[in-house]
Amino acid sequence: AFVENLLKHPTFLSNEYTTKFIDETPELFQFSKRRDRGTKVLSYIADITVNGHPETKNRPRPPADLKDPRPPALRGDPMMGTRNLLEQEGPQAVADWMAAQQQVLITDTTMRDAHQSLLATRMRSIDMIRVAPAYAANLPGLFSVECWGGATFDVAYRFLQECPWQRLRDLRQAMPNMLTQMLLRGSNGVGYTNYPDNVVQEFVRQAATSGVDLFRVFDSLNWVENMRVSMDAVLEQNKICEGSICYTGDVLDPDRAKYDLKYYVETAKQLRDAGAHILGLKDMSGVLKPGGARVLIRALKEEIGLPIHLHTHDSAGVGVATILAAAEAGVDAVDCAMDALSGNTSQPTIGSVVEALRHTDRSTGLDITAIREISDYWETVRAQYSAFETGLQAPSSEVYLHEMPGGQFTNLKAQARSLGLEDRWPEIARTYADVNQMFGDIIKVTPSSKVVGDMALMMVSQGLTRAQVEDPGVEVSFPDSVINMLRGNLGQPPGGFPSAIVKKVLNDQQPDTERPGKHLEPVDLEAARAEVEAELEGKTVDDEDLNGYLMYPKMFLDYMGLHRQYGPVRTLPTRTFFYGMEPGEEISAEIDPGKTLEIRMQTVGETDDNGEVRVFFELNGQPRVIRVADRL
Ligand code: BTN
Ligand code: 3PY
Ligand code: ZN
Repeated sequence: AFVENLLKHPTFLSNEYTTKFIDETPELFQFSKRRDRGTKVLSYIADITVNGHPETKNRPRPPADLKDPRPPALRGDPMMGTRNLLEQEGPQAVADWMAAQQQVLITDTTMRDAHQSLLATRMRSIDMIRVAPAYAANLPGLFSVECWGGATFDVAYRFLQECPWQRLRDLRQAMPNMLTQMLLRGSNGVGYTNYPDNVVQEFVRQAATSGVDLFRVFDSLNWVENMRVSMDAVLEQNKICEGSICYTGDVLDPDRAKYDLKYYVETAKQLRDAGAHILGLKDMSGVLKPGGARVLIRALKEEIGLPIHLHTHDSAGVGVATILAAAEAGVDAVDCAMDALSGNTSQPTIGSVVEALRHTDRSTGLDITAIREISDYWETVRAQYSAFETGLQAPSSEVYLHEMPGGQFTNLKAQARSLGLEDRWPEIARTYADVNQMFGDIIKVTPSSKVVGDMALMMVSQGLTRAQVEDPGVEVSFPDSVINMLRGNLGQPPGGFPSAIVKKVLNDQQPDTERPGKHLEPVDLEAARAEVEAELEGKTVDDEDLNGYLMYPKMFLDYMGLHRQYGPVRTLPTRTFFYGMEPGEEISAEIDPGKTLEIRMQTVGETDDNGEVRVFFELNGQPRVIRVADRL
């Protein structure tokens, strides 16, 4: 597929390159490899400048006078942090230390969940790596930095033309004293369906090797049976295993008895017995209310004996209240986002939580000035991503109706918009709730939440009600994701899926109710590596690349094709990556440590008779001309 991409691409259709290409080598691929990285990056900038970036088309543009984000000054060398404890004494020592602390510990989610929930996961590595040293030097008292996993893995490859592994390595290096934390979807890895056990094991091994210290592991149906392979793999790496329960419903509501206190305590015991060092309570939708938190945290503290790490979203505006209630009930650590990327579908506001707890017996001890400086940096970063803002203006109690995860809400809204259904949002929200009941009241979190969302959008766009869908006499063509889930390929919810809907969706075929990984053949890893190397015409494929391929084969190959064509575009400033350059503008891009491209754009020519534009640059003082097709 990538060869096709290359062939179609305007750069390769331009005379300049074609001539050289025909003269020097019959193989497009070898040729593209030989172009120097400076030329590759210039061809990217020229293309975006002339044709725009497809992702920002027709979307709000950042202000023209926006300043480059400037990270705060470092206050000396990084002090000892939780990572040093992990390195010196191992994961159990971190859990023991955690349980012994008086203060509420804080995880910063800005580099993962916050932008996943507010900016469609589009934040680029460069904006994170630049501020990482300030975290290490100025906020060494944070418990951890969630900066990897969830949707960031595929979005990096798919939309940002970046290698997610490189992001991880760079962040790890820049924050040597801090625990790096990732979100792992159990047997779904960082994908949307179950993978063979050895693929999950290999992924965890690589993530640990490339820099993840703490793995928050969950299952999208809370099926502990389906989490063991990934949890065992984390334990084997001697990293911190946070076994997590996803929270749904309302633990205080007698009418929602499926997910009652007993359910959570029993599930937590299973996670403890499976070897978790920490118990995660993952309120991905932000429906955990203060009263529920008080009761639930107290019970878990009493009955489980593990430190508890609470994750919530501020979707309804109740997040800080829930955290304070959890703090009173003895929670050990909580997740917050830096002020500028907090609130609404993101995490509660870190500065507000720090201030709210100050002068109490659970005061966090974090430096509020350091927080404000880092948040000021994030504010200028966020402004660069205005194309990905959702327009959500306020928190909303509607989340108690639909229970959508923070990361899904804005995504589904965008999908609704693209289907022309945006003004029917309240109906979509109600239908989402109906679909949840139709599937038996399930946990909704990636990937099960996507299944519910697919079904709800299908019903609203086709005008189908729940009663019609359930009626054996009405023919319904179900989305593939629904068929996949009801076949059992994501595992089993408590009590199973309702048999009538399973029967209808599967056309009377039998579902598989065993653990999906039990029946998935192990992948021959070396054969897979040979296969990718052949696809990439002889390029050596290392373990990180192999893991990218195993998670997302086609997407990985597409990424590699574009990477060969455009080079290290991850080093471009975000504004340049999304909008190209203006005549007269100068930027620099550090493509290797100490090797910097100084790029000045001079002019953009007129479109010629062949539909091409010549773009004039200076690269490290030398004139360069790039031709691109005008596709507008
Ligand atoms: C650069 O961006 O400066 C060049 C590095 C290229 C990274 C490539 S992308 C695929 C492969 N996976 C990695 O982790 N690194 C290489
Ligand atoms: C993810 O899986 O990406 C999530 O954020 C789930 O909450
Ligand atoms: Zn979340």
